[in-house]
Amino acid sequence: MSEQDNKLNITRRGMLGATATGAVLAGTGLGSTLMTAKQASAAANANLQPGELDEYYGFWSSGQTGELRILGFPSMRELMRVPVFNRCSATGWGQTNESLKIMTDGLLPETKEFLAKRGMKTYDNGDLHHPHMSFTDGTYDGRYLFMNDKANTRVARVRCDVMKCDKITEIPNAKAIHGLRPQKFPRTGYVFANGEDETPLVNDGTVLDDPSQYVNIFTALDGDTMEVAWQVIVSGNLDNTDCDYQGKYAYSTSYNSEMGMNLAEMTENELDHVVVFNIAEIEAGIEAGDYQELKGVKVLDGRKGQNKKYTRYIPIPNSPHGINTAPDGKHVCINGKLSPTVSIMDVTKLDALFESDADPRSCIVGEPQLGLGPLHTAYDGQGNAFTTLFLDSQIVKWNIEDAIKAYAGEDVDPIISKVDVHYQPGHNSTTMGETKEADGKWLISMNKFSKDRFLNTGPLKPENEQLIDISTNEMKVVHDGPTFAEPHDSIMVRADIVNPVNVWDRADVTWEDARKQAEADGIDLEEGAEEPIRDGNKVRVYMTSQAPTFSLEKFTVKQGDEVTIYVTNLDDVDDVTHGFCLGNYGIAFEVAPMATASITFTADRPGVHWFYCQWFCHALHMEMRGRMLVEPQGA
Ligand code: CUK
Ligand code: CUA
Repeated sequence: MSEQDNKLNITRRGMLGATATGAVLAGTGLGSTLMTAKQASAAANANLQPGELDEYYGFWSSGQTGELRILGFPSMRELMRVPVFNRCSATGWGQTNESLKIMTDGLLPETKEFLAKRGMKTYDNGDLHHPHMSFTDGTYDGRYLFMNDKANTRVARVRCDVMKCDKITEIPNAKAIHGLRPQKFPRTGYVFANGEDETPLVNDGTVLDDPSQYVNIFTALDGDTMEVAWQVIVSGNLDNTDCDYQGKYAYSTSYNSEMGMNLAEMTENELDHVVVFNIAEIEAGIEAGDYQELKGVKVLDGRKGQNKKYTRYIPIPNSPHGINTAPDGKHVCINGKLSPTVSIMDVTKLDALFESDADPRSCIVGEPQLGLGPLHTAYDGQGNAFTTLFLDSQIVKWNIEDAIKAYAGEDVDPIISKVDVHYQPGHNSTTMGETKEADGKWLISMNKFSKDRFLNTGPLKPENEQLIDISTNEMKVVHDGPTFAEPHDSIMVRADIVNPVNVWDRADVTWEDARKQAEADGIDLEEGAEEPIRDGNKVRVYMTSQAPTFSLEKFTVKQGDEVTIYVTNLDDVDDVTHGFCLGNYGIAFEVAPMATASITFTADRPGVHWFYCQWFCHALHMEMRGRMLVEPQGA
């Protein structure tokens, strides 16, 4: 690209992004000077000064760690970890009655039974790949975040007002929920989630090593109730999913149209496919009773050759992976993985596919060759796309309209520029990039390998997530960000959309069980009780916390009692979180301002056991402790 081109591009960018003055100056040739100053300030913004706030929230997956992470963006400072599918030593997620309720309520009955035999209440692990926010009218609405668990076939929801998980649903019939997207229009609505692994439809052991009887399942959940709305049986497996801006279609990639059971079989076909789901037809099918009920869910048959209007299969080269709808509301990029191409699907051509049985490939309007290993595509909202090239270790910036022209035979090169990333990128995401409000400021490249980019941490190394300035055509890597295992995907949301509270509302549903139990015991959670309430061998201890004391300095129980401890934090103050940690009982949890949390355990160790606040809350935090006295059996 010539220097002249560069200047022109910079100027155009100045006009798009800027104030009226910027636009006027751009026309006079002063624009590039102005833009240089603006760029300088953009780059400076990536390194925020102490006390400065970020412009965007970043919501990060953590793969096999199983949690959601919140980052500030563009500083890439990690702000918070929200435990979801994992256990958390700090917050007691997976220990407290409140978290266990969320982690177990949505499990299938057969899973509860299976885990109980292993002495477990819920799965200990998860594999969280895809966090996405709820939408209203094509953009984020700040209500919820939804995320998948590939490991144990679950979908979770995080409330954005308190940034805590409030629902986890195990998906019946499907296996290994991977791709996940909330409906964009008119609102979420449905949360689409697809299973990656093939199994018999009824997986009870009657069918084993007979892949001809295996299927894969596409699921729509109701984002408000987190219950499964319907499922569709498909041909081939399912990988990633997305949906349109019209509320008509969802679509998923399949890399195993072969239904192969090993690498050679799975990669045999030159063409795999994208399945398109016709939401209105599926709803009509359910209305008409064209389904079988399996594990309480209405399951439609959308396999090839059913001659129904639920699905269409579009051949795509070759083992496609990511699928991403552009902010223009029209184009969808399907990333070829084993093919160096990205296939551009035009969603306005999908109606014809369902109405007239047109050639399924008629909705493909472009297929640029971009480089080796295209996995995921992000957007700037100005007609450009950014695709990760896993094998080339690059991001390629390209123009969608130019790619369409080239496909139609015009002599144009859609590729604008490439930048090296370090190394092997999987997902990338741009600021507001999966909404109609994509703003083209920043891109994050989520690289699977960091190799030599950081001080050596031994054989296990962090990933490297690189911040790239995309405000000009020359993409510029401005920051390296190491992360622990193993974020796959992220979204960047304008900070004004996300407005969490500072202090819990005492009426919150999270501790409604505790409230009911306290009422039954004639206790006010906000006051606590001076003595434990005994009910046979069940003992309930009601405590409050107010820096730097617990309302009880000691309580006595008997060895073998089933003890429940409720702690209500009465500090109605920003950031005064307390904790409750019971030494040598393996018990610890967080109690944020004005929250109640509780835990139930058997007091089977006699003796003096100190409990303490493990969240530094006051100058006398060390003194914030007390004793549990456990009388030995027979005493
Ligand atoms: S998948 Cu990880 S790099 Cu699970 Cu979103 Cu593509
Ligand atoms: Cu309360 Cu530390």
